[in-house]
Amino acid sequence: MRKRLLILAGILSACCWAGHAQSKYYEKSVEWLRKSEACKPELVYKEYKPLRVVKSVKDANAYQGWRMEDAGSVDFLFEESLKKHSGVILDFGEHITGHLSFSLKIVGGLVASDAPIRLKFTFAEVPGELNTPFDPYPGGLSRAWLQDEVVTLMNVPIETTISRRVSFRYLKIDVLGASSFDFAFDKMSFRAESAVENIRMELAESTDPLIRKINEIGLCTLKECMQTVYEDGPKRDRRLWIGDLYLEALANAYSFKNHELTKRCLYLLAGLAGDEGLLHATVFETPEPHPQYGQYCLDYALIYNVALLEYLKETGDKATAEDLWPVVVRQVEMALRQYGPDWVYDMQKPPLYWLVFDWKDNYDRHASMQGLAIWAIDKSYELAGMLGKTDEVREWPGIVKKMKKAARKHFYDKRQGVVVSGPDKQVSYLSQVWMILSETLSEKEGARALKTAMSMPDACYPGCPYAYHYVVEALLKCGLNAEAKALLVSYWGDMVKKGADTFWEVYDPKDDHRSPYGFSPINSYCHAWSCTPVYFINKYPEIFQTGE
Ligand code: RAM
Repeated sequence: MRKRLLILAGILSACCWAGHAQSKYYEKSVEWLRKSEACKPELVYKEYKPLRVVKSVKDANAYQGWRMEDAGSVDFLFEESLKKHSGVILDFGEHITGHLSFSLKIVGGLVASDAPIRLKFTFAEVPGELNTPFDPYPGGLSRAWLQDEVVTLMNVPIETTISRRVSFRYLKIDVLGASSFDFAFDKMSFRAESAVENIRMELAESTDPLIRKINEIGLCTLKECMQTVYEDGPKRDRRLWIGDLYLEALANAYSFKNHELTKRCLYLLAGLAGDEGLLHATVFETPEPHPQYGQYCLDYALIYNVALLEYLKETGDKATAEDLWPVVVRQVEMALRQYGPDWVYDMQKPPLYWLVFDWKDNYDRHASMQGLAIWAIDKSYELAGMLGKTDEVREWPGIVKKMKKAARKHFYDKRQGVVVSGPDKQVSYLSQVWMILSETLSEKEGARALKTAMSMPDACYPGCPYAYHYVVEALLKCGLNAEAKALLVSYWGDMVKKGADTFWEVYDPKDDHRSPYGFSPINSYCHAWSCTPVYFINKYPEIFQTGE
């Protein structure tokens, strides 16, 4: 009943705002937004209490130079004056997302408060976040993403909830203002929320313990990001991005199997496409669904097609795939506009789309984009096949062929056996990866290219787990199974060894403080696109769950 009421409320609100943000290009965009609303999940809630007090210890060997050390039970916070314990750090034991509630009571002789009190709550996903001063703030994104909340309470006793949804494991509490009376916590609890409940996944007995741990942490990462959409990160940016959706949906298909959430996101993105039908790379749910206007990433737009194909394969839901088919066709048309007669992607042609691919400075995206477009058009054609629509797009296979030929001519250095990109003929992992995934290189050529690139000390290596996902995918595609497993173990396993509770948005084994935003505390440490070991480990048990 409650679910039905919620759906009804959603549909009503969808009707109220219909006419604002929906795509003018697609006739059915309002209906798509309604369908998206109808799939909105009801969140599941779970109560948490702080488990222990911890203290920050500076340690050059720890991730970002800080680790937490057990400092005993939390009981004293419910008995002794908080004024004596300003700066205390509580450990909730795992990464959680939701709302903190607490009540305060007076302790000691006085019976009533005579002044307001002011407390600061700093929520942190990783220890380093609590030990790096936030101000003066040097970062590139809004300072407000950092999770320090100052609360002024006029009276004690009081019971309150911090209205901001936060995402964290550690909580530091500072007393910023107090008068002569003493107060302590009476109760404290955290109401965590997610679209899914934690599950235990059975892995083969022969699975390496580190791979088990990677799977567990990947699962927790995904669970935390599965809210009323697939969020990219529950701390930051808390919104739906196409690239993140694709990888989350892959991992979800091998774990929670909440396909309604995938469907919701596919419809939401479609309904909020731009005026020419190109998908916005990212959209928001509140105060009403709307896109980040003008934020187009051509690689992400094409990835949407592949996400829809995978959704159809997983669910057999042809009705949704047929409904959204015009979006698929349009993404391909929009991408093809960026090609000249030589069938090489034109990096100089306006509107100069942002191509995401990775968070990595100086990485040349040209070869990668050529490869990704081939891959996506090929997969879109596979989707056409499944929907009986190949006649509508009969020119696509020919185009793919020409693009592959051009790719080999333009980017493949046969002598060295690697793909090169840009004016300086840069060799990057990702240039090889996308020519492998698109089958522009044969399996043999691909294996050689990737092995060569990965052994070159100066090759441009990836900067974040999103890019590493595709490296693992490419290694598997060219039969380098042992290398794929070794990479998963070394890259994600390294994060585990450095204490990750959830996988990070950005991770460079050579630099713990790397941040695309100029300040590592603003990075997201529970990031959707980092959860894909769940997909690999469970899709390929013969590779990832064996003892060798
Ligand atoms: C950042 C996030 C997000 C990603 C975009 C491109 O905001 O890392 O996950 O998809 O960039």
